[in-house]
Amino acid sequence: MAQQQTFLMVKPDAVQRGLIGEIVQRFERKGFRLVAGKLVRMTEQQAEFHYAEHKGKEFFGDLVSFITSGPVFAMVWEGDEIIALSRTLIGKTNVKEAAPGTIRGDFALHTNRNLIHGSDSPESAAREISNFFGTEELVRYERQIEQWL
Ligand code: RTP
Ligand code: MG
Repeated sequence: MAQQQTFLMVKPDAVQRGLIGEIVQRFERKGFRLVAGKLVRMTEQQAEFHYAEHKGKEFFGDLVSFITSGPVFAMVWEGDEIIALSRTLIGKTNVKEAAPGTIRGDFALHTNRNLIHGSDSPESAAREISNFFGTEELVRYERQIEQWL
């Protein structure tokens, strides 16, 4: 399997609801490795870069307002096939389709307040990571449990 990095971000609604720990715990228990994390208030420019693929869509303005409305907890995680697997743990974008057991399925009521972001491809992950972290902030180490995964 291929080791990958992804960018995961606890959105302002989840920070306000006290869900940082719950969300981080799900990725830790799955067996992924946290390599960087920080609480930040995104600038408008940073938000527009993060959601560049949605520029021009009718929900873009609301999305940028929402994501800059309070602090987010930005993280880089590493693991085998983490880009696809983390999106499975996150659940579908549309909360009506998000299965129980997923983060959105368990905690989100509205699609525009869906608690967490996860990169959708290696290219998006690289762009999104560079929007928040310098390479010197990514910590390299191994977890002893990895031989059991
Ligand atoms: P995200 O990027 O935030 O992790 O979410 P995602 O990949 O599951 O969904 P994406 O298609 O990238 O959309 C980004 C965010 O925009 C809002 N959205 N609203 N009204 C709509 O049809 C609509 N579609 C998307 C959602 O809040 C979604 O998380
Ligand atoms: Mg997306």
